[in-house]
Amino acid sequence: MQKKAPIRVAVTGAAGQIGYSLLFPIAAGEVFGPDQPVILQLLELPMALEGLKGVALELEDCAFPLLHGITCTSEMETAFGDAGAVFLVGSKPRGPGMERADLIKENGPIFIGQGSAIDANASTDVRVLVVGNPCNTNCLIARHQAKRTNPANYTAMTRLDQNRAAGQLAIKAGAPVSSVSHLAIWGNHSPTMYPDYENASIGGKPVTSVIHDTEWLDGAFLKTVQQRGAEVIKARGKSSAASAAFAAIDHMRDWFRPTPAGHFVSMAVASDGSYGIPEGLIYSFPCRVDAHGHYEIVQGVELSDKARTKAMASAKELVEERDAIKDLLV
Ligand code: NAX
Repeated sequence: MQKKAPIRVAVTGAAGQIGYSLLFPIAAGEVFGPDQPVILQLLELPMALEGLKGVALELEDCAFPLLHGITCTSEMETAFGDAGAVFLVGSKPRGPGMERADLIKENGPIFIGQGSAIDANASTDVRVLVVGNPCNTNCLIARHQAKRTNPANYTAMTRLDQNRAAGQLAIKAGAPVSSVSHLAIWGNHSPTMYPDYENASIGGKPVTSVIHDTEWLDGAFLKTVQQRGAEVIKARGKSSAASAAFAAIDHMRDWFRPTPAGHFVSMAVASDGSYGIPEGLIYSFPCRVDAHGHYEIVQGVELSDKARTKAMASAKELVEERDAIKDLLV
């Protein structure tokens, strides 16, 4: 059988916490498959290049058979050159006393620069996943630069929220997490996002017929999922890293293979107006990927009045974020 040509995979912020948990599984074949060689193209700020070199040394020491090369650089053109997949992880962290709106404004210019460098240098069918926060709006900004590349291929990550929600439902039901399905995250990767348990199943049965404690579902469950990031920071003294990296792996892997029939995954993608969500917002919907790697927003999911209210509240927050950076979208 003919060997596959390597895929070039760019990762920004590669010397950071998430980078450290993300690069090794990519090199081991856990994202693009056990027969797909990869070349890692790692972007960092100049001051973090020495640390990145240490990570590259460790990658070499793993002797991954699928890893056909590593480039460490602070030049965007080099990092994104011919890339077939891009993980945009690096961004400025939220500083003390900084409001979400300030963070959005601080990070906006980074994603204009990276978006235009991707558009100029990456493969035309590159698939981009934005992890760096505020990831939905950063994705909106990067996507706005897409002229040569396909704007539909710019997505943001809400898979960590989906995984967190699935984990909580499984624990409450005393069931394996693999038995939880059809669990979509709606909205922004922020505390306004909504994990729609009403359409989800455990072992093929509706969640509400397995977990009868509706007070818990509408109370502690939602709160835990929405506030999980803060809970991890409080306990660990650092933000979620390995769980975020594995969610990024899940997102990209599930975009490179067809979704099993009847299932869906949560991806934040440009709204086409489905479910009344304003067009163009990068909004998390239930999505399905076909055999050619194209995703579609799943239609016909019945949202209760309660769910719809929450889904619209998250859209409103995204409209406000978009308004805050509208001068970057000209
Ligand atoms: P770290 O601070 O550990 O690492 C970030 C790295 O990015 C640093 O090494 C820094 O030098 C680099 N960097 C900063 N600006 C850069 C630029 N312009 N070009 C290239 N590299 C740059 O953060 P980490 O814990 O890895 O988190 C990274 C991002 O993920 C943050 O924005 C964080 O908020 C976000 N997260 C997103 C999640 C999601 O579900 N979407 C969850 C986890 C995480 O909070």
